[in-house]
Formats: sequence, C-alpha cells, structure tokens
Amino acid sequence: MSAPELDMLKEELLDAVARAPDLAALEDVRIAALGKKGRVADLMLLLSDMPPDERRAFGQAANTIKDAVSLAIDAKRAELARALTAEKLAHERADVTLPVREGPLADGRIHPVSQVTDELTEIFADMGFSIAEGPDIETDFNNFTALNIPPEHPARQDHDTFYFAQRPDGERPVLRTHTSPVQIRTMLAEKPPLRIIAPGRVYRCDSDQTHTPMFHQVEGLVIDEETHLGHLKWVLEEFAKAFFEVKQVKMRFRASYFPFTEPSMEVDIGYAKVGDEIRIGEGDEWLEILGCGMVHPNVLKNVGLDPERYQGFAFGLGIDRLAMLKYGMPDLRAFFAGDLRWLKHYGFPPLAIPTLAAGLSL
Ligand code: 2NM
Repeated sequence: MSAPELDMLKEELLDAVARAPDLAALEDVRIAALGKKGRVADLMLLLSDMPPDERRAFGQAANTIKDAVSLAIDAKRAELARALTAEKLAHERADVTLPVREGPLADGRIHPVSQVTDELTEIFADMGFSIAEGPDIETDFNNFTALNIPPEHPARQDHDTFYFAQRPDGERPVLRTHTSPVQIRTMLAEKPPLRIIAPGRVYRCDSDQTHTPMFHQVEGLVIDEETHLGHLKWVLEEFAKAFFEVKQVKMRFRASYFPFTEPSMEVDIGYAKVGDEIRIGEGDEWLEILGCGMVHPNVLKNVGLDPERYQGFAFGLGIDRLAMLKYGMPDLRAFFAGDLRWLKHYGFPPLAIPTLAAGLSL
C-alpha cells in the first residue's frame, strides 16, 4: 500500500468520525476502524509480508493513522456528549414559578373518631385530667365484678358481651364492653386524688342502623376526699360548652340506673332544629349525650378504697354518636366501612390539631 493510499485511508476514517451523528454511530465507526478486525488491524496484517526496511516506515505510518483516528474519536465523543446534555437541558425545563406540588400531608385525612377523641382529650386535659389506657381483652373481674356487677347480675346480659373460651384456670376473658375496667385498673394501681379519662374501643354483640359491634367511648373518673355532685355538674357543663363551642348550654339531669354509680343520671342537652342544622344551646328539644353518677361504695370497696373517706364521680359517653352530632354525619356504619371517598369528605387535615386556644374545629 502506497503512501497516498495510506493518506486516503486516514482521510476516509477521519471523515467517518466527523460524520457520525450520535454516540452509537461513533462506536460503530470506532469498531470498524480500530477494532480487532478493523481497518487499522488489516494494515498490521500486511506487515508480515514486507521486507524489513519497508516494514518500519509502514508500521509508523499505520500507527500515525491509528493515533489520529483515536484522537478524533475522543474529541468527537466529547462533542456529541456535550450536544446531548445541551439538548436535554433545553427540553427538560423546570418552570420554577409553578406552585409547589402538594405532598402526602395534603392528601391524608384524620378519621372523625380520632379527631373527636383528640378534641375530648384536649378539653379534659385542660381541666387537669390525665389519659389512662388499658387492654381491649379484659378479665371478668375488671369488666364486671369490680364494677358491682356480680355473676348472674342482669347487666351482664344487657351488655351483649363477646366472651372468649374459658381457660384451664377458670378465667373467661371478655372483649371489654365499656372502658370502665381502665378506671378499675387505675384505682387499683394509684392512690387518690385521681382525675382520669379513658378513651378507647369497646365491644358489644349488637349490629343494626345505630349500633356497630365495635364503638368508641370516653369515660371519666374523679376520686378525692370531698368530691360531690356539684363538681360532676360543673365538669360536664364545661365539657359540653367546650365541645359544642358555644357560650351557654342547657342541661337536664334525669335519674337513671347503673350498677356502678349511686345516684346515677342520664344527661340531656337542649337544642333547636333550624332546617337541617342542630343548634346546641338554643330551643327546647332534648338530646341524651351521656351517663354519669357518684361512684358506688361497693366499687370503691372492690378496689380497696374506704368509702367513708373517699368519694368520686364517673361519666361515660359515646364518641361515635358525639362525632355524628357535631359534624352532621348521618350514617354510623360508614364510620367503619373504610371508604376513602367518605374519609376525604368527612375527614380532617392531619395538621388541624384541635386546641382550645386555636378553636377545636377550626
Ligand atoms: C357510665 C355512666 C356512669 C363509670 C363508672 C366507673 C367506675 F369505674 F368508676 F366505677 N367508670 N365509669 C360510669 C358511670 C360510666 O357510662 C355511661
């Protein structure tokens, strides 16, 4: 191969490098020129048939072509990569003036039961109550016997209890039918004065339009040495005003019966119906919202407290019903159906945490 032919080969290869439109095409050119079976390798094969004096000059010429093409490929590769980046930058533009995309906090919702539980907790915490908790599966003693509901007492049937199978030691656990066993646990574990509320899930074998087998309760308990009905009425009145966010409430205490309190009362609040809306604190209709009473001396004795020295009051209310009332939700069963459309409609934004200072439901 003559010197002009070598020059032509060099020009041809450099030209192919220059015309490669993208990185993939450039790689094909590289393999065709510098690869194991490429054009430069072909030149090297010719070397073996040459006389030694030609061989040296030819070898040098072939190496010069190889170096020139190699340099040209590197330069071209850098140029194509720069062009690619420039094109990406031109198309993948970000408009920084667009509003920030909403994060998961904007999508999530707090269930009305959780929201109302937080509202109740805030109200009673402000009055100096602590939050007490206990297990959903309870002993017969904590759920019934200690509460002055002995075996064969008719209230055990009233409660529609979910019983577990009897254990070898004779104990027959239950799903708690109220949160009162939490008050029993607290009275057994701590010394008066006591001021607690116990919010949580409770279970009764009952299911229709207005009952679900699991629902939510808050019960409150105050035990001290000079506690009386006046304290109970004040606490409940302050609670009702704070919860319904009104300046005045009308309350009616009706005599009732619970095994664990004496006297026992049911409490109604006055309301007016204006169109579809319920206005608490106005009008002359009555709505039952809770049960309460002075803790029965037998209950105090059952937890080792001397009824001659200590008295107290207790109350219980249904969270789900209260939530329906305050936030106008007509169907209790929708609470536990897990329908995201319902939650989107009735749920609360996660950071709208209820505080008395900011307003509970703002
Ligand atoms: C209610 C109504 C009245 C109550 C009583 C007790 C305890 F443990 F102190 F005896 N806890 N809760 C009580 C009293 C609950 O719910 C309607």
